[in-house]
Amino acid sequence: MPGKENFYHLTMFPYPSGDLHIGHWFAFAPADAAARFRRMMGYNVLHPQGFDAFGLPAENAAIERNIHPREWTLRNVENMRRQFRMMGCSYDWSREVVTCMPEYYRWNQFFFLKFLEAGLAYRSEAPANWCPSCQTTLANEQVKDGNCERCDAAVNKRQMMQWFYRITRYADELLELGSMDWPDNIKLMQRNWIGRSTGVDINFDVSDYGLEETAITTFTTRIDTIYGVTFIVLAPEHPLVEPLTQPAQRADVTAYVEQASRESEIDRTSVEREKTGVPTGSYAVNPLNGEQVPVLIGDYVLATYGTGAVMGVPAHDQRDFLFAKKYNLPIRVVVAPPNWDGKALEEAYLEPGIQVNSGEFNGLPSTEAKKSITDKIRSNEWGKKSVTYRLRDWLISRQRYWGTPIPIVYCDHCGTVPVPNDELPVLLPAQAQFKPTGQSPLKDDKDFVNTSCPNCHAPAKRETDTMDTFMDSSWYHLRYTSPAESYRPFDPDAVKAWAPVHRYTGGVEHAVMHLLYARFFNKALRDLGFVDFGEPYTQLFNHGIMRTGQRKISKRSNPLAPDPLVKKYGADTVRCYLMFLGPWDHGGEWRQSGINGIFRWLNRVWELVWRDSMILSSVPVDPSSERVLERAGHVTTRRVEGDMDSFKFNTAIAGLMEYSNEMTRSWDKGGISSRLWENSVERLLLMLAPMAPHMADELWQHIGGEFSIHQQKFPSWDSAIAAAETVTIVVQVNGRLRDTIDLPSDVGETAAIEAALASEKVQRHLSGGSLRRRVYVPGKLVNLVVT
Ligand code: ANZ
Ligand code: ZN
Repeated sequence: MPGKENFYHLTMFPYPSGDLHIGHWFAFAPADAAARFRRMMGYNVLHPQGFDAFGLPAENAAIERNIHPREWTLRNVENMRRQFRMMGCSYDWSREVVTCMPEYYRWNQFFFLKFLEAGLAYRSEAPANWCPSCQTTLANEQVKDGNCERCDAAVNKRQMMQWFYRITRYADELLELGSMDWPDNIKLMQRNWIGRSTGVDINFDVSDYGLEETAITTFTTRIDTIYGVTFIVLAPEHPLVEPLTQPAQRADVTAYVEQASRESEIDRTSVEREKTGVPTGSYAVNPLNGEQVPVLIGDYVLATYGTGAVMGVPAHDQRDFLFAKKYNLPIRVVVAPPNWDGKALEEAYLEPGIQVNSGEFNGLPSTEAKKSITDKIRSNEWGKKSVTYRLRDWLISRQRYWGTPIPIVYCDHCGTVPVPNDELPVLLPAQAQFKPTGQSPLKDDKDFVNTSCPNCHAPAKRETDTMDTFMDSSWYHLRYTSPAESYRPFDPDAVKAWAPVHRYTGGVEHAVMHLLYARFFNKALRDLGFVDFGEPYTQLFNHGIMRTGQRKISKRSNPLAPDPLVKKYGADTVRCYLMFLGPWDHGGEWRQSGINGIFRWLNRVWELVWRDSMILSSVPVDPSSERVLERAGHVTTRRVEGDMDSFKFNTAIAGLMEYSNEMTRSWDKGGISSRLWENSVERLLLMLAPMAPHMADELWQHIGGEFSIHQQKFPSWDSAIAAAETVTIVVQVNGRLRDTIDLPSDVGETAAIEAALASEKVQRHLSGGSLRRRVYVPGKLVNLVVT
């Protein structure tokens, strides 16, 4: 609407699992109330909803029930849409986005091709978790203690060609979270996930062995400990393991490598686990002191982090310490703990200290030695400064049916050929075999696989992997701004008008993956010229989790289905109850007694609104009674307005409860005009409207309001009327007037005496004496007795 400021309140769209459970309601009802409130505050609000419709659960359900994933998904979408309507959510359904529809996923393919062009997408061989019994790859989350979650068979790694997005190109920019209005814990989790470490890559010479590689490069964040290196550990997958293994060690090494390939990364790096390894029989030379140290392999070193090789410093790294103890390797202290007497250490010393056993660097504080040693390494070209990230490129290939086909054709003559833009979408075939077979289900669909090369028209084969569904949620917020666009992903003017999203609400479970991917995607789109901003979500707010007892609510563990509750109490009661549970970001526990309380309150409101205000005109108006009620109205409005904007729905509702109580009191006491009563009723309904939209609108009709209450402005408040009434209090010291102070008329004894004692004039007369007695005559006088 022209003349109004736009406000985009996005809430994380649900997976169409079948039913909206009460946990969904806890996420969506308060978000809807916040959006409705914004609308009443005069903003033009975009608050859309859709479905994150691709993914594994649909496939599993399909296999279990022998129903097509599409059918299962769309049926659920329909049901959940009905439930959203029942909840009273103010979504504009004409903007709905369902990610499994070709109108949506063709743009996933479009962006994939743009990324490919820009070098942001690439194909490479990478290890995937492989279950030999289920004949399928597994996500990391599906590997439990090294075994397949489904059949318990030992999972191993299989090298496979996979597609990646180059998210690591944005690692540093993704760390720029400082000024964002996001919860600190989410920022921290993103930082840890990206895991930026600065250190040194340093080379240990192995040129004696006559290999192509003349050195092992290790990455360390503690170059100050270089003189304490007593061994080198290679990851079992390191390319130098094979050439450096001596004949006598070959059998041990082969067996160890084989065993390590069956372990998950999480297990290998677990702190509780015993550190194991085997020697290769080779030695490497430390460039700083010329010492030869043994080269071992150990599975606590990961091939994919740093350089895949570690310089072992048992005195100052606990993993190395345990490793050295186990294999009887020397432990040499090079950074002295305070007051160190030269004795052997009980455990690794990790803190800074003074360099010892470190040649020319002895006596330097270790923090300084770090710099000097790095300089020496650089000038001798033994190594270089280096930055390492935990973040890996985003593996987007899935050997699954229910996802977006990757728009690539493999041709014997032309190699990897992108599907031309005008041939998009590459449709997901409707009738495919989707049971797990060990490879992408689409491989079995001959009509899909066999195609012709877009380039030379020779027979060629399609890529049969589908995309990770996190791709879908990486840009859906842009699609909502112009969901009907059929020749481009979105209308840039619509995006300009609405995005970036002003406020994003949802569960904390998306703290890392989804939010990081969406941020990356947005930055890539910016660099490709699609949007002109770098961050997709300006403000982020995480709601807590709703529990029954101690359990998190989910479909399986919670029988508290919302539909029957709505039948019994009405949607408004359920909405208000969820908002009243506690602070939204804390979550809360479901209590039956609580919902009954809210139900009774809403019924009281109903009854108040239905009272016949004409009855009031039989009693004369008393200005002071009127002032009390009027003031309560303005105070409550001020409070509710502030609370709604900061997601404190619980205290907003508490404020409305107090207000309705005040109305009841004023009615009973009398002395108010029917006009003031009617104004108060109107004010109450307007404030209630975002939270209880059905009832508020119906009562709005009842009092003759203009259609509809949801098109009205939120009531205003006047700070002069809302201000507390004050009384002037006389302060005496030993019965003599010393000061007068203005305090709220309902001030209590403690506060009044405190205020009296704070007065400078009073203090002058107290000094020296000791306070014997304090007298307070409510609303009139404080007398302080000193001797
Ligand atoms: C020698 C050293 C001495 C280390 C010392 C630490 C303390 P962050 O901070 O997490 O980046 N490391 C390097 N590459 C590794 C790999 N592929 N697998 C397992 N560990 C690896 O950790 C950096 C430290 O982790 C590096 O610094 C290295 O051990 C180890 F007193 O080098 B350090
Ligand atoms: Zn070709």
